[in-house]
Amino acid sequence: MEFHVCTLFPEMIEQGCQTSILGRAMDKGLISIDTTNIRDFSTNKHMKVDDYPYGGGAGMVMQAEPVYAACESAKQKMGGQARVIYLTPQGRVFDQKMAEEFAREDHLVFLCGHYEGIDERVLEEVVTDSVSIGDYVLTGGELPAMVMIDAIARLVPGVLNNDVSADIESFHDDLLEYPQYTRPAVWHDKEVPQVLLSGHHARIEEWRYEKSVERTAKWRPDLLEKHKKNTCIQ
Ligand code: 6GU
Repeated sequence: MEFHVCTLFPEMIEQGCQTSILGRAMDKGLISIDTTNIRDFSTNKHMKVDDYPYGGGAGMVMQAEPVYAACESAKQKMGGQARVIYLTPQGRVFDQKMAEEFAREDHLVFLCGHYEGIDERVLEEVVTDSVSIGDYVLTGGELPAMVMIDAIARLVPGVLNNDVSADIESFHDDLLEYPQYTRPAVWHDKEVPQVLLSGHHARIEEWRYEKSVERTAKWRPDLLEKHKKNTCIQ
C-alpha cells in the first residue's frame, strides 16, 4: 500500500514513520510512505505559500495554487486515481471502521494544512475525504496524518507479525481489550489470575470476555451499548 503526504514539514512525516513497525513494513516493501513539500510548488520568488485572509481576521491562509500543484503531483505519482484525505478538525471523526475502509485502497494521498487553513477553492477541487482525529485543535495536519497512517498500515496483511491480533483487540465487536500478563507469575506480591495458568482454553476465553465487558462498562459505556446492540445480549 502506498501512502503519500503533502505537507510543509516532510521531515516530520519521514522521521515519525521510519521507526518500529512502520519502518519495518517499509523495509519489507509492504507499504511506502512518500512526501511532497508543498513549498516546492510555491509560485512566489520567496517560496511563500500563504497570504492574508480575504475579509480580514487573524492568521494566514495557505494559497490554492501550491496546494493544488502538490496534490496533483502526488496523485500523478500514484497513477492519477488516489483518494485525497484532508486533515482538519472540521472533518468526520476517524475511527477503526474508517481505518478498515481506507485499508482497502491501494493508494492514499494526505493533505496537511497549517496556519488558519487552506483556500476553500482548492479543497473543493482536490479533496475526497475530510477527516479529524478528535475534538481538540492541533497546530497542523502532520500528527493526524501519522495517526491515520499508523492505524491503516497495521491492517495491511503482513505488517503485524501475528495476523490474528488485528482482529481480536480493542474495538473489535466494540469492546476494549482484556488485561494481559507475562512472567513472572508473582510481581510486587501481585499474582497473575489463576485461570490464565490453567491451560483451560474455554475458561480463559470466557474470563477474557468478562474482563473486556467489565472494562468497557467502566471506561466506555457508550461502546458497551453498541456491543450489546450488535450482539443481541442485555
Ligand atoms: Cl485532522 N487537524 C488539526 N489541525 N487539528 C485536529 C485534527 C486535525 N484532528 C483533531 N484536531
